[in-house]
Amino acid sequence: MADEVSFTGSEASSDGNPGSAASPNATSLLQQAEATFKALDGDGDGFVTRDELRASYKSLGLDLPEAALDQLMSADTNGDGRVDLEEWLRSVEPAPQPDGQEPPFLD
Ligand SMILES: [Ca+2]
Ligand SMILES: [Ca+2]
Repeated sequence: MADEVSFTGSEASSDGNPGSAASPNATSLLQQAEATFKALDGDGDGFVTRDELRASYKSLGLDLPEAALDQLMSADTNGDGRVDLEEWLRSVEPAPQPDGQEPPFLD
């Protein structure tokens, strides 16, 4: 006889809060970004340099223009010339919406 226990209900019960801003895609987006970072970090030292970016994209058949490299390297917020994982994740994270930008109510 099967003696399985059937669980009723889910471990993550919805709190039914319509104001919750948590997106179910946020985690997977970050995981994706982390995987991308590791793919770009050719020598695996935990930093992505401009040369690594260029080489990685080149290996994909993409010849990134300098402007695109500039944009990617703009994630380097502490200015050490290389992007660490923290900087990378921050750069791909959707910017939080500033307050005071609420749409006007239309009566
Ligand atoms: Ca590296
Ligand atoms: Ca940096």
